[in-house]
Amino acid sequence: MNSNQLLSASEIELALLHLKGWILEEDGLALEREFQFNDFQEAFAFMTRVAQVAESMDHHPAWSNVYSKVHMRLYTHDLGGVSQKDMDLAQAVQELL
Ligand code: H2B
Repeated sequence: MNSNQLLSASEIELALLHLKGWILEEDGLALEREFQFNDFQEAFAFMTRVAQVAESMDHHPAWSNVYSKVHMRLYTHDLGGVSQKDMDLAQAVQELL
């Protein structure tokens, strides 16, 4: 799969079968997932690990944190939707959990 182009809806649905908890937003333009931790420390430690992976992949999440919850959205702003890079980052995030 070419990482410089958007994935089709069916390619996204197929890839999400292997990515627990991630959903495609209604407009089809981003993946999202909420992560629940025990407290702020755990949530922020997770964010720190994700930040390092994201930087090494040169692909970064849109996210927010409220106490023990982290909400993450993945999309490729350079292309205006979901690409293989988002799937790769979602997979890498999954491996950090
Ligand atoms: N992250 C995300 N999520 N989407 C992008 O299109 C993107 C990125 N582009 N991180 C990268 C950085 C780009 O701006 C740099 C110049 O490589």
